[in-house]
Amino acid sequence: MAEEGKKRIFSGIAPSGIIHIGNYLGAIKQFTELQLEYQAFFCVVDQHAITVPQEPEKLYQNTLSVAALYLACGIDPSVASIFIQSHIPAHTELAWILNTITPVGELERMTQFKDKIQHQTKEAGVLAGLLNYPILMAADILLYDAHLVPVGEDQTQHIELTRMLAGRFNNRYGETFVTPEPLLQEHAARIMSLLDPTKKMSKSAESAKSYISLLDSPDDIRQKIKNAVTDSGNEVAYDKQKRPAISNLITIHRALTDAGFNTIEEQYKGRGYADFKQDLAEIIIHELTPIQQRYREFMENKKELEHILREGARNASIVSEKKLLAVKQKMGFYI
Ligand code: AQP
Repeated sequence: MAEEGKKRIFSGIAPSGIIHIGNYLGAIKQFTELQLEYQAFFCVVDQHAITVPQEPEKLYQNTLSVAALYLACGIDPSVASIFIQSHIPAHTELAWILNTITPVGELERMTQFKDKIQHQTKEAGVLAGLLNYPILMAADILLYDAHLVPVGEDQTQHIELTRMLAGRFNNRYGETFVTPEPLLQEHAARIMSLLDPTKKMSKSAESAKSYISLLDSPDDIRQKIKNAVTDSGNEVAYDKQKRPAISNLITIHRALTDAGFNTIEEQYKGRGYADFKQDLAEIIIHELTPIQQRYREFMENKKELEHILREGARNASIVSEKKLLAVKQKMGFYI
């Protein structure tokens, strides 16, 4: 059971695919340290995943996989609560309430919305869920009075909206919500696609070659890093503007080894991209092998996984229902 009296953190991952090293380095890696300092809630945000069409069987499998990967990456259910968003109805209930204080224009400005509507099919049109998803994310965070939200850089605009909604609600109805802050990993807040360094690495990308999934085999990892695009020249030197592709690979190396940019550049001086890529693949494999081993153990013991998720949901519902009740009372709902 998460400890009372500590400040809280909340973060979520959508089971829209298998977690990739962007999600891992940008968000999950810091969860394991934070869970010791904060009362932590880590959520599998399945209702976010369905803002783009999902195949039911895949959604089911990916939901369990994300939960098992949280554990395999080191989240400790004896100190942090891991749960599935749709198990806690307070999330959608608060989201509805927050909908009523959010102008549509604020949602239409979100860059992730603008990016994602490019991929929606003409027949389906632009789905309301995709537009409203940042409100559900605000509800996720505000229900837990989270002070900090460890996320990748792509989510900072959504956290800004969350802060605005908290402020607006507090002004209108009296102090109710904690205004949260995003917590970014200094050097890994945005890992880019292996095929196009101008795009962020993404689970739902068309080509699996653009990301390294936490469950990729060693051979796949070697192949994907070997095939990752590089810039002209052959010098392993960090320059995000002029050499975005090799800089992205150096960022991954740095995030996994904690070596400084200068140290990495020195190490590969005169050795070229191929050597660097070979080493990087082995560094990634070394990091992911124990995670994959633990992942398999959790997936083979579904009873334990289900027990952890039920306990997590129990902890989450105690906190979130109390907050929802306070919100409703302040708004004049007949309880
Ligand atoms: N490329 C990235 N670099 C660093 N951090 C990232 N995150 C996502 N992509 C990167 C962070 O991972 C957490 C979980 O993200 P999410 O699953 O909620 O959704 P997302 O940001 O939309 O991630 P994806 O992988 O791009 O999923 P799809 O393709 O489904 O949209 C968040 O903290 C996010 O910032």
